Amino acid sequence: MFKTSMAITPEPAKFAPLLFAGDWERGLETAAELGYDAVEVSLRDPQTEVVKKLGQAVLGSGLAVSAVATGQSYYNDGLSPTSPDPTIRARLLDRMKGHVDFAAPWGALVIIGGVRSTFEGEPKTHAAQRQRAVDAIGGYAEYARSQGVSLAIEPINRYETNFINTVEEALRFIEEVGAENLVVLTDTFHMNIEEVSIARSFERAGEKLGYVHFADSNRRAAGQGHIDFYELASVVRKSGYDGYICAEILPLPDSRTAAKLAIDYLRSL
Ligand SMILES: [Mn+2]
Repeated sequence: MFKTSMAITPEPAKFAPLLFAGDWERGLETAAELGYDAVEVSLRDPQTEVVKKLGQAVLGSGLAVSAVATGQSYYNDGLSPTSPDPTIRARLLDRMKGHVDFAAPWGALVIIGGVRSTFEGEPKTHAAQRQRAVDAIGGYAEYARSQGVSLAIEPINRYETNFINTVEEALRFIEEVGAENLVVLTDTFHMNIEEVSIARSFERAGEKLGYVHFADSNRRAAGQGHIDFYELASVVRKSGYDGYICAEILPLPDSRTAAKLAIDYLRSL
């Protein structure tokens, strides 16, 4: 049996594949009722009251936090590690430290996905943007290590970013940053668009595989599209991965039904 998690957020988000957006109390209740082991929480500003309340409520719920997703800092607030503006990079570093502090009690991961943003402007300026991100994420990793937390680099499909689309690119980036506590997050929705073979890419991640998002080809719950999750489950088992499988999925037809479909299917794997 895989450890299971589902992705929720305490604020209505611009980023869509989250359950119970803005209604985290019901999200926690439902996750516990359906028998999930954990929730993944997508947070905007970790210093806000709502995040403190959420942390307290999770502690009382019997659930764990599997990971903290951080993309809202870019999607909602424009904070990015590639920014040429040192003030923006400093604000993001503060947020990342807050995310790490939130994650630490559960040994949860902090996800570096959408927050990477996307390289903008002339292609000749992209190397400098990338270098700023390497330095910034190296800084997050150093703080995270002091708190016993790892950061998960998530490849995202080309329609959302041009900065790390594949597992191979994530591994190269991790090597470039050179921090021990960087791992790869494989998300099957993105992989279905970008990878030659989803299964071979899970194998390629190897011992750097640190976290898994299962969403189907249409970003609904696993089992609602055409990805072969039975093959992937077998590859993940063989790899020795013992972390969470998280349903980061569209709330379709509604959040509760999506959460139920996802856990029933995960249990069948
Ligand atoms: Mn994902």
